[in-house]
Amino acid sequence: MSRSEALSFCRICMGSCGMVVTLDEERRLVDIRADREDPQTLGFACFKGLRAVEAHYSANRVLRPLKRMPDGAFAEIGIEQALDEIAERLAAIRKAHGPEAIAGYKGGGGFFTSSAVTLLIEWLQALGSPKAYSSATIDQSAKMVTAGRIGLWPPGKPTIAQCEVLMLLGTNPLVSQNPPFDVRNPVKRMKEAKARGMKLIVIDPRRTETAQFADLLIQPLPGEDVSVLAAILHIILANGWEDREFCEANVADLETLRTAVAPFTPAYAAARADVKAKDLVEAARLFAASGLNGIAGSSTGPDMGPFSNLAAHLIEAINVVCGRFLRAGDPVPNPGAILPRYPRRAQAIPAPRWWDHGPKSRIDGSGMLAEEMMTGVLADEILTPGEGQVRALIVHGGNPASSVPDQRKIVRALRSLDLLVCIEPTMSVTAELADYILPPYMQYERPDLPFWLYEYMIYQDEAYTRYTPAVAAPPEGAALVHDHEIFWGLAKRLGIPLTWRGVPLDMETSPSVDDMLAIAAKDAPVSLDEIKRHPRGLIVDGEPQYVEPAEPGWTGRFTVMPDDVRAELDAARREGEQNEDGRFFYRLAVRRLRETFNSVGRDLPTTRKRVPYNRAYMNPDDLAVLSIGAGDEVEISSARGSVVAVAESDATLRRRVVTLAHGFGGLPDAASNRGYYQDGVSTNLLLDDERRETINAMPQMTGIRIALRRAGRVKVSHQRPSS
Ligand SMILES: Nc1nc2c(c(=O)[nH]1)N[C@H]1C(S)=C(S)[C@@H](COP(=O)(O)OP(=O)(O)OC[C@H]3O[C@@H](n4cnc5c(=O)[nH]c(N)nc54)[C@H](O)[C@@H]3O)O[C@H]1N2
Ligand SMILES: Nc1nc2c(c(=O)[nH]1)N[C@H]1C(S)=C(S)[C@@H](COP(=O)(O)OP(=O)(O)OC[C@H]3O[C@@H](n4cnc5c(=O)[nH]c(N)nc54)[C@H](O)[C@@H]3O)O[C@H]1N2
Ligand code: SF4
Ligand SMILES: [Mo]
Repeated sequence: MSRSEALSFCRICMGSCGMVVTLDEERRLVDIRADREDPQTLGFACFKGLRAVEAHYSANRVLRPLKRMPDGAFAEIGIEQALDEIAERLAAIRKAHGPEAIAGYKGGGGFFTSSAVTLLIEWLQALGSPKAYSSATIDQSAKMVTAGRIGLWPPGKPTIAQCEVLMLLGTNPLVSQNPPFDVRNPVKRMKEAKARGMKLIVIDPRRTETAQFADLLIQPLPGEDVSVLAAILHIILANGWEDREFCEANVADLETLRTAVAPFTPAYAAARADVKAKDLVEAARLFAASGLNGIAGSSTGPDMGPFSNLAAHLIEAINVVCGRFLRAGDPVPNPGAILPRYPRRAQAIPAPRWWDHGPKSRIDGSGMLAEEMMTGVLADEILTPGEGQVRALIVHGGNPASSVPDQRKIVRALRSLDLLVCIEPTMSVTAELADYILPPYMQYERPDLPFWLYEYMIYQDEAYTRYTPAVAAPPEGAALVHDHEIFWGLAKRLGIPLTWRGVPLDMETSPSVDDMLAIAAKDAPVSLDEIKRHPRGLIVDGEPQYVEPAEPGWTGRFTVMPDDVRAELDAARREGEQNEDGRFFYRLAVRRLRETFNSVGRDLPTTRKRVPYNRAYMNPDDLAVLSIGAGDEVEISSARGSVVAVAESDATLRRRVVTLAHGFGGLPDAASNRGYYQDGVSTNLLLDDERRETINAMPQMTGIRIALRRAGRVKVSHQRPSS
């Protein structure tokens, strides 16, 4: 049999690992391996990315459009017929209830399809609905809130390769390939950074793979970042370790910050977070007073805890008071490969507070971030009757029935819709509830660019991009559709003109994927055709860019402690002073697994062998105190609900913490749910969407108070172990 090889890259996560795929004579995917010669990702590929062949031929893959019939079963339907019917139903809903009754939710699959990444938003805008939601607001949107409240510095920060010191909170980039670390082969880049002497501070309840490289590891109780961070600021300011010159020129309210963090002494934070006060002092010293330049950054740990916006704000406040930004005259290491370049003046842009303008949620008054509304409110928007009630939802590459906190509530909401359409390649728990499932081309079957939407936030040195053509043919008998063709097809039928990245699309002939990518790259320093000429990618040099000095007379300043942030800080302090509910002694923490990507991949045979269900990881001493053995079933209860999972001993976790990865579990109370040992269980049964942050309505997803007991036996103990 004649086989061929092709170069491409993985589009499951931000790593964009260079791959070599092997194809048979029918262009069927038969093998995949990391591209050792890839100049960016340097031969790295993970377990998830290497499952591509299984994923493309998975029994769980939907290969032809499906429609729910009156008896509840799915039947195949042609794509044109499906789009006709969906457009007709949308038109009727719009006529009867207005455009706001139509909403969309985008998840990871939508984010990683470069030719349609923002098209759901533009499609909804064309319809007249502001109701675009995405996984971003059940993720790290605290960073957007922070930029909106503290202000922006257009030149950006030093990249990882420039950092002499790096403080990471609640992130494990060596497994998650997530910013603020370099996402291109992070293990190798971490080794390089350590070899050149970079100091690493890790603040995480778990001794993670990343923490193995730490010079200082602090393991707080999850949910206590605010105290830890306020104490670090307290120590920096009390010792005069801030960059005074930078603060004088660029910070409006340093004294307000100083007063606000004064009560957060090292001893106070140490008691709340259960860490050593001297370690907090050492972290502050190493970061701020050792003469090293570098940044503090976080990911889901602080961004999903209680007062997550405040925690993210305090992290950025540490960067601001220490002046950890590029300065006038510095070269801009990565001016961007796809997005337009812009002037980089060394001046603070005052807090734009975007959410104050534009449409607001009728439920809680929350506004918009990056042209989206807040997913924490989505279930209520669907369930609450009245003007503006959401009745139709288009899900673009997301799995909200799995990913949104309070699973029972979001599933109830999704079931109550008049119309649920999923652009989705697998029979996910959300797809199970759909009226129509429209299966898109999967990654190696479509042309693409690496994820460029957050290009400005990627901490890598080079303005790098690449193009991949469609290398593999879809499985035999498949009738697939490109994501953008669905939005275009619906817009055409509804008679609304559609734009993409601000460019009006031809509404007579459907654009190709390449047409969409060319528009996405329209402001790049090089054309898509030029990018295509470099199969392993290219560094888009363009004109070298340098940070320009501030405009003469510029008065814009950072606001490190505005009133609303101050109010949150006071509330966080008061909350800690309230008595802890003794019933809920343990805390559930977020954590990602190597083998799965949120809910993606867990149905694949090889993955199931390794991770058949999500285990509850606990410190061995906690297991001993509770008389739970590894392999026993443990009941985990929160104020919201209760789940049972298999306990596993994990000495990398500090005591009083349990991790149970999200993305597992069938639909609650559904006949299709095969139970824990087949599907695992959803962490989101333990979370609620009632405690929401202001501005981004972010639910609390880590540091959840829980009780534990061995399941199926006499109640063991809710008591505190002696520590
Ligand atoms: N309890 C708890 N809940 C969480 C989290 C947590 O830590 N704990 N994490 C949160 C975070 S950070 C996130 S980002 C969200 C994730 O939220 P979602 O994005 O809603 O969930 P995923 O499970 O990633 O779903 C991605 C979907 O995209 C589909 N897909 C895969 N490939 C393609 C493709 O090529 N095209 C299209 N159109 N679709 C594709 C997959 O089959 C899958 O159904 O979950 C959040 N929920
Ligand atoms: N293999 C794999 N990679 C992924 C994903 C996946 O599911 N699997 N998901 C992708 C997505 S959608 C995202 S958003 C990123 C997320 O990327 P990361 O945020 O890096 O995700 P995690 O690896 O879960 O790291 C979170 C860390 O926070 C710690 N933590 C938990 N609670 C707290 C807390 O309250 N405070 C502090 N300081 N730390 C805490 C946990 O112990 C854990 O080490 O990863 C992406 N990459
Ligand atoms: S899923 Fe794995 S192989 Fe794919 S881009 Fe991410 S790290 Fe690379
Ligand atoms: Mo995420």
